[in-house]
Amino acid sequence: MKKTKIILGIGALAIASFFMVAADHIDAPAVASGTADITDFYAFQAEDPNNVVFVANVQGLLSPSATASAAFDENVLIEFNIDTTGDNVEDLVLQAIPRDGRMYFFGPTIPGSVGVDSAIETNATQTSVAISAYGEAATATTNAGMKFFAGPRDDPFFMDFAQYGEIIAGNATGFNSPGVDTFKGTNVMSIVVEVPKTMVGGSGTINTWVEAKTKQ
Ligand SMILES: [Ca+2]
Ligand SMILES: [Ca+2]
Repeated sequence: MKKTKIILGIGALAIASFFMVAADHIDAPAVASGTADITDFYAFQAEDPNNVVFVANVQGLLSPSATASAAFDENVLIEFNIDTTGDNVEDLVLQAIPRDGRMYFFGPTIPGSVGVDSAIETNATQTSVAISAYGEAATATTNAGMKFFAGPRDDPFFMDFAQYGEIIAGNATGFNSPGVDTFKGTNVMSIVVEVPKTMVGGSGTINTWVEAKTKQ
């Protein structure tokens, strides 16, 4: 376990709240070619109503053959941000960074710095989980009441791009039921954390967003 503090700057940024899902599967070339490209961020109540789940997906549109060799980038920190005071400044962070086939998690904890730069919060609660291989059953690790997963997953996002194009072109007035999932058969690299609500705090509504930050 490396304890070195590294300063990271923003590589990509996606913002969402509990009531909004931002999808961003096709980025500008400079980002799309990188392993810091966030496709989606999800936050929802777990099957256990006492818990909340955070999911960050990166590296979208992976074909099955590309997925087999896909890997998390050891120079990219994924940071879940949680604002419990309504000022859109994070009060807690939960960080994930890979090393040697494992994903290391830190937090949730009060961050030493907010905004564009982050340092790995090595004094926070630490957990590591083996990064699941493609085609392997998902394995999760539990620690301190939390549950963790990292590895390739089928992209859960659904979008009918062809019909979307028809609507934009004025050739259709809406989507079909069922539609055609443009992302069917493609995978993402996924990081999932289930956290007790008591560890998140706040008084009912929180703001949450995820950042992918590259090592400087
Ligand atoms: Ca705040
Ligand atoms: Ca942050």
